[in-house]
Amino acid sequence: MSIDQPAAAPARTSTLAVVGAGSVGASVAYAAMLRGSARTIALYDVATAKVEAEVLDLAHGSSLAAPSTSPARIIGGDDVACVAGADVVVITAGARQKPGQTRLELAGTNVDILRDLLPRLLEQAPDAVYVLVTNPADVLALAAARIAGLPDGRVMSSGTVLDTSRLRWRLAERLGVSSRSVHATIIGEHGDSEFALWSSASIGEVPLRQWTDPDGARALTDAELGDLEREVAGAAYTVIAGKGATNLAIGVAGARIVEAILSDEQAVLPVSTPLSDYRGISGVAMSVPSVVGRGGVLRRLEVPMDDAEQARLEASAAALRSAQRSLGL
Ligand code: 6V0
Repeated sequence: MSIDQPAAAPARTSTLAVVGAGSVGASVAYAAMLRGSARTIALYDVATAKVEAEVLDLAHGSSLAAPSTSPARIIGGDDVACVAGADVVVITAGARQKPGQTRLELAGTNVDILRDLLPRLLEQAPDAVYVLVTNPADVLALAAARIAGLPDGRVMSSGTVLDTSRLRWRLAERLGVSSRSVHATIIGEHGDSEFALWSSASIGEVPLRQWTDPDGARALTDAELGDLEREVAGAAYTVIAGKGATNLAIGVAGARIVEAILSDEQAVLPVSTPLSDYRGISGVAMSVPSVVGRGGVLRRLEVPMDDAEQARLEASAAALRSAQRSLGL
């Protein structure tokens, strides 16, 4: 599965709009420009000087980016009309996590921003797939799906695509293999109750729990797997404590999702969408392995889970439900 690169560069007849030109929005646009993810990249923000400067800064490098494809056209500003006709809209606008603050604590402010913003974006880009990155991403994906009233799958959040990349990197470092050969996925809430699907994880063809170190001993005990999982769930706090925000990795994760959509790749990615009787869970948006293509999320995969994983999926849904209730969603 999944967050591996597509075999070929996506078709370049496509427009990506990034809403919010803060550190995350600028990083999504930058990663998309370097990777050749979209033919046109539009950046929109209410902060005029900031967005104009980011558009210029990106445009200044565009002729040097993605040598294998023609340079992306970079446009944008403080007029929402700059997103007109976009095929994908990535929303990063909103307040960010402060040191020690949980993603769920951000919720109220960012839901209010979305209520104002989304109808105006939909007027300009009625046919786009909408990808929420602003936190708390799952709660906002559910709110956005309800506000937008678009067909199922057209609104998602980046979910645990970033967290999954963090997990693969750590396992690759620990086991001495390429991160592309690590098949392991984080699902559930993009936040404190997320968890790894260890029962189906593998390194190459070898089930993770059977992977041995060169001395023949099992490489990772259940206790070590638990430590790794906690490290991944807390990774954002670690980065925020050091540099005040996380932006670079989410920039690449955002561009990766955009490519899956624009190239109709049918890639399996752990993005978050509102669930309807997924393993008995309804009424929350959270990440499960999902097939992503031009229409957004085309279907959610029924992955095998052991009893412990099913219980953690339900606990993650309960955490999100309680956040939703406190916001009147
Ligand atoms: P930032 O640098 O403060 O940028 C936010 C931008 O949004 C600012 O430039 C604002 O001017 C702009 N903005 C606010 N309101 C509006 C509006 N109504 N219309 C247009 N623009 C607006 O924050 P940063 O970029 O660091 O973070 C953005 C969001 O991404 C936060 O909610 C983070 O918590 C979230 N992240 C989500 C991640 C994920 O994996 N889903 C990862 C990292 C950060």
